[in-house]
Amino acid sequence: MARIPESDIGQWLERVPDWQRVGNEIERTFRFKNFREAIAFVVQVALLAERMDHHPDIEIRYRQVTLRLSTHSEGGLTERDFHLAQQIDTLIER
Ligand code: H2B
Repeated sequence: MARIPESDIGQWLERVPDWQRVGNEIERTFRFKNFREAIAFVVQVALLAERMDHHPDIEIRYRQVTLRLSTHSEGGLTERDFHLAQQIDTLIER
């Protein structure tokens, strides 16, 4: 899957307004009531990543989780990153 052209990135970002573009990645920080809930979320993300065969970088800081998405094989953002971001959003916005 090819990298998204720079001129199209803005349109993709509009679909995931809670995600921020940082260089070759998009990232979002999630805050939870406690560590246990943060880890439960990470497990859900991990299962989703396995199903989609696309894997975020995951930073866990006590009850705060930051996910960073990028397609390593392409060295930048592809549709796979935005599709995964959309699916991750559905885990918490119900
Ligand atoms: N995840 C991410 N974020 N980038 C990749 O390039 C990538 C991946 N490659 N998950 C996948 C797995 C690849 O190794 C398998 C074979 O599809």
